[in-house]
Order: sequence, then structure tokens, then C-alpha cells
Amino acid sequence: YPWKDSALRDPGVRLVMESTLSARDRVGVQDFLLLENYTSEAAFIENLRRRYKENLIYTYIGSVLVSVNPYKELEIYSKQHMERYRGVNFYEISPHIFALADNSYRAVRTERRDQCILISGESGAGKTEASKKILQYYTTMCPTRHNTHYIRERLLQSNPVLEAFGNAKTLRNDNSSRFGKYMDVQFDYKGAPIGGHIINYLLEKSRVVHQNHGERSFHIFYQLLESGDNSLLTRLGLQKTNPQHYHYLVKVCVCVNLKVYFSFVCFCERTFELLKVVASVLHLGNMQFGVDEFEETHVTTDTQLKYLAELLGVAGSALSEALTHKKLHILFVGEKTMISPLNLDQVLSARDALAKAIYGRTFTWLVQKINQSLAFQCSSVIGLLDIYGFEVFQQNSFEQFCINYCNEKLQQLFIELTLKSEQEEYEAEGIGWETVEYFNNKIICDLVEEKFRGIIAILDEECLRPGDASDITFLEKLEDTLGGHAHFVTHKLANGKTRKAVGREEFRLLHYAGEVNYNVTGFLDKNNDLLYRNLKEVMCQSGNQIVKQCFHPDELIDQRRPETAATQFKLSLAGLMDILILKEPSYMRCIKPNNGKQPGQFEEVLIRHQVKYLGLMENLRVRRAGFAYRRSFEAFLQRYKPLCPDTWPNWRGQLLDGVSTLVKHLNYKPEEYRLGRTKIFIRFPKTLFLTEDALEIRKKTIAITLQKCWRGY
Ligand code: AD9
Ligand code: MG
Repeated sequence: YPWKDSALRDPGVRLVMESTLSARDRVGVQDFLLLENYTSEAAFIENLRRRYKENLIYTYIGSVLVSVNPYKELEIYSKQHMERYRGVNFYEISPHIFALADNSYRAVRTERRDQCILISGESGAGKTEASKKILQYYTTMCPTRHNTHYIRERLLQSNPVLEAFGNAKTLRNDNSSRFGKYMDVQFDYKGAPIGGHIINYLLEKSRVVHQNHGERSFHIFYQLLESGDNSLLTRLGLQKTNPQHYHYLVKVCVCVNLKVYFSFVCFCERTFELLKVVASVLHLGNMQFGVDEFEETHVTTDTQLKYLAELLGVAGSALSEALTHKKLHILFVGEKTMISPLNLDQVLSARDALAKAIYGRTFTWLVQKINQSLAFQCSSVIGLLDIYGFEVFQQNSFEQFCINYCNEKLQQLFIELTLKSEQEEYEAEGIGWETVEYFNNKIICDLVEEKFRGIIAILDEECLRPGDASDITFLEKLEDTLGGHAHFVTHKLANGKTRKAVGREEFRLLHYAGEVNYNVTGFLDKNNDLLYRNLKEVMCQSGNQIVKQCFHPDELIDQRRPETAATQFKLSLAGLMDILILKEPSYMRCIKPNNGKQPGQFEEVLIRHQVKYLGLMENLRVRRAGFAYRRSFEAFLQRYKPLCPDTWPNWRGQLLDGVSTLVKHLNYKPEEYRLGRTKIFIRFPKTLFLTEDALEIRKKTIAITLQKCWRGY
């Protein structure tokens, strides 16, 4: 056949050409750049809707992949599908997550340039599923090195293990990731996946001790209680009862149908030790305390204490003492320690702090173990970032503040890198760059992270200040310092700058994605993330090997204050930016179509909101500011050569001349296109559509002619 396009040979695949003729009306365009009315949000959403109705959940904006969660299993992820995408160019085949995966892989193979795929979107939009599909693509399609089979298994298995410990049912998603994850998939020089490395970000530890109505704690607790056999549970001092027996799981528990994975074996020879830690958290939650006639608080649940002591490998008396007392180091003349009893409220919060610390540190330990089991010498990597999307709730607290700050940073990187790469491409092709106006959100990143004057700096200052520092004094200080800032508002400063009201205990940030009110209650505590010294001392003595590794005695010697939670997060994000900036990025933007987790429901208001805060219209505008479409001379000529007698069936001269001859024959007007050094740039989608339509007709006539010829024989 004359059109040797690999995609054309495959009847199961829809092509760019799904945008030809009548199909265009039915399924829309597969690349938003080809929308006639590209500045119209309504047209954008209509295109998404048409495609979603046809189960076409993927659409491009140039090289950015947009997806809409189908909430049902689609038959598009099989090995056959993977094969269709291997080595095929983006534009020649229907948009797909495998196209993105393959594109990055080819860049690693041919250019040896490290890649990263950044997946964003709100909770439940499909980020984690997408990252799993990408990993499956690599483990299935890439060549294997003979002695590294087990690495593939481990790469795949790392997901369920981390999900057991780091995911939970929330109102928005039955399997919500409560931590951010960056994973490098490592390849050797032959392109075989031979290892991996994971970095975890800000686990939502508070979930261990408290869950909102209708939500659950981390899956592992329920998995242990449901699937642990009786002898195991007895050894852990647990009962196979309703999870609600456990105080930390007590909230109305909604059952979730999740597969139970119980094999940490390949990552961790200490499975039993690990389960002991999990059980100890449940026992901690069930600890109860009483107050005696001297107003001193003491443990009243001795059995619980006994189990705890056994599981953690510590002395029960030391633990009970540490839970109910605070040890102060006083540096007067020489060093002195003072012990002071805690009241009941303080004891309960010390207990919760211990539970959170044990669980949080164990999670990090687990990530390290996984990393050790995946460590290998590699030649290049593809990084996958699956991190919490922008969050706006009725009540937003410290966690949302951190999460939204993270999204500002990623948006900043996105702006820098897409504009930069756009500019570089124009320069490389010798085509004049036209400046594009866009909103640079650096001003908001600075507002949060600037030294001395940024919100985090002010929060840290209040956390350090002895005396009357409180969440409210923090808010006042913010007002004093940031009063005039265009993106910062409080009740006092509101003066009609924004539409919605700001509460007296709130501050509002005008994020790039929208306005969010943050309630300051709990900011200082969460940022301090304090664990009393004597509890740390007891944990350092632990006979449980995991706990022992999680609490290092050096911590006790170090007189410096540990970094606050916000500062730690800021530093880890800065580290992440350093990693990402060195790589060539691809982007995936996930959209959640409805709040009911229902297939087929396309809720326009919800989607419009996400299109806005994912910055998709802005992204489209920037990409369309110059040319709607670009293609290498070779690909362009290969596709359209049947349309011109001089280029058909083959063009033997220079590619540039061939393309030139072709477009002249097609009557392109000078303002419609530009020829770069290796690519043709087409300004309007219409030009391309007309060419596509012409090709469609031409193919039919060629087919008829061929049939006649064959019959003639
Ligand atoms: V969160 O920020 O971690 O709370 P994610 O990660 O964005 O969130 P997730 O990938 O967990 O969302 O997807 C939520 C659910 O949507 C999944 O459990 C699936 O039931 C469903 N989903 C997501 N993507 C697909 C898909 N490509 N095909 C079918 C999907 N179902
Ligand atoms: Mg997730």
C-alpha cells in the first residue's frame, strides 16, 4: 500500500484522522490545538464531552496529555494495545497514556536524556492509576536483562505495598494516596528497566489518629484485621473483630472493596516486625488514662500497655512514665533535667503524637527498604511524579496549604519549561519568536517561601517564639507583614478585593488556580510536629528493629531544633525541583468528571473548574500563540505525498524542497505556514483539516484504482 503509516495498517486504531469529515463532529478533535475556537472554554469542554461520551478519555494539548477518569474498565490497556503504541509517533495514533510512556522511553533510548512524566489533577482524577499504567507499559514492553527479572516484579509490587501503608478511603476517592510520590524507573544502556528509586513527600500522618466522617485510616490496619489469621493476630494481641473496636479506627467505617496484599516479603525480611509496629499503633489508640486525687494522670489499661511494651520491645513502666510526663532540659549552670507531669489533654496529645511519629517514620523506613531492594547501577531514568493535586475544601488547614503550595511550584516549573521549550524550538527552527503574555505565578511561590517575609518564615518564627505565640498571633503577624500583597487577604484586609467572605481565623491566598481560605487553627502545632524528648528516648531503646532504626539516638544529642514540618516540606520541594529541572518533562493532566465516582457522568461545572485550575486554557493559548501544528518534513511528506503528482509515489530530492513543492501544489497561502529547518509549522487548524479531507478522498480514489487494476489482472 502507498501509505505505509503503521497506524493506518491497524484497523483497531483511531487516527488523527478521526478528526476528518463527519467523525470530527462526533468525537471532536484529538488535539485541542486543532480547535477552531481555541480561546473558548465552552468549545474546549464540548470537545472533552464529545470524546468522553465515546469513551475517548485521552486528548492532547500538543504534547500534554489530558485525561478524564472513565470510572469503568476500558479495554484499552492490553498488551496488544501496548504494542500498537510502540515506536509510533504521537500524532499518528489515537491519544493514549502509552503514547506518552513510549515517547519518553524513546527519548531515553535514542537521546539518552533523562525524562520525567508529571501527573497532576485533583483527588480521584486518576493520577495513581495512570502512573501504574505507565509502569506496566515499561515492565511489559521494554527488553529484559537476563538476571533482572525479579526487579520487574519488585517494581510492580512496590505499588500495592506503598498503597497499603499510604492510601486510605476518603470522601473523594476510595483509594486515595495520602502522600506524594516521585519514582525513578531506571534503565540500563540497552533500555531494560533494571531498578527504581522512590521519594515520598509529606504523608498525612494525622489520619492515623483522626479521620473525617465517612473516611478511613490507612488500608493496612483493615487489611491486617480482615486477613490476618488468628494465630498472627493473637501474637499481635489483636482480635479479629469489627475494626471499630479500635479507637483509632472507630469512626463509621465504610467498607471498601480493595484487594488485600500481604506480601512485603521481597522488600522486607522483617514482615512480622513491621506488623508489630502496625499493631502497636492500634494498641496506642486504645490506651486509656485516669486522673488520681493528686491530679496526676496515669495509664488505666494495663493489658494494652503490656502488649505495647512487648510489641515495641520497651519497658512498660518507662513507656507509661514517658506518656504521662514531660522531661525538660534546663541549661543553667551545667545541665539539669526536670520532670513535670502532664494533664489528661496533654497526655492524649502526647500519645497521638507518638502514634503519628511511629507510623510516619515506619512509612519512610518502608520506602527506604523498597529502594534498597530496587537499587541498581543505571544509565538513564524516567521519573514519574504522582502528587496531590490542588485542594479546596470547606475547611482548609495546614495540609491544604502545603499541598497547594506544592502545586504552585509545579505550575511554575511547567510555565518555565513549556515556554522555554516552545521558545527553543522556534529558535532551533529559525522562526521568529512572538512574545506570549501569561500569568507568572512566581509571585505566589515567593509569598509562601521567601526568606524572612514569606508565610513559612513567619510561621516558623511564631513556632520558635517563646511566650504568647498562638495561631492568632501568627495570623496577626501575617497581616502586618503581608498586608499590601496582591495575593494575600484576611478579614481585616478584605476591602472588596475578593468576592467570598474571609473568616476571622482565616487568611486567603489568591492562587493561580483560584482562591482558597485557610483556617489558621492548628497551624503552629502541625508545623512544630512535636514529640516529647522522653518518648523519643524510650523509642530509641526499642527492641523492635524497625522502631530502633526509625528513632536514632543522635536525635537526642543534637541540640538544634529539628526543622519544622513546613520548612522540611519546602526543602523537599526544592529538592524535587532540582531533580525535575534536569529532566525533559512530559505532562499529564487528569480530570475528574463527577463527585459520585460514576461512569458516563460528565458534570460540566466541576470540569470547568478543573480546566481552569489545571491551567489548560492558558496552556492551549500559549501553544497556539504561534502555530497550531508542527510536523517534521519527513513525516509531513510521508503522509501527504499522495496529494501531489510531483511527490507521489516518492520524492527523491531534499525533504525541504519536497514539502515546498507539496504545499505550493496544495495552494497554501504564505500566512498559513512557515518552513523551519526540519519542520513545517501550520498556523491554522483549518489548513490541516482541508488537507486531511483531501487525503481521505485521494485514498479512496487510489483504492478504487487499485481494485480496478487487480480485477483487470
Ligand atoms: V488521589 O489524589 O491519590 O486521592 P488519584 O490518584 O488521582 O487520586 P486514582 O488514580 O486513585 O486517583 O483513581 C481513582 C479511581 O478512579 C480508581 O480507583 C479507579 O477506580 C478509577 N480510575 C482512575 N483511572 C482509571 C482508568 N484509566 N480506567 C478505569 C480508572 N478506572
Ligand atoms: Mg493517588
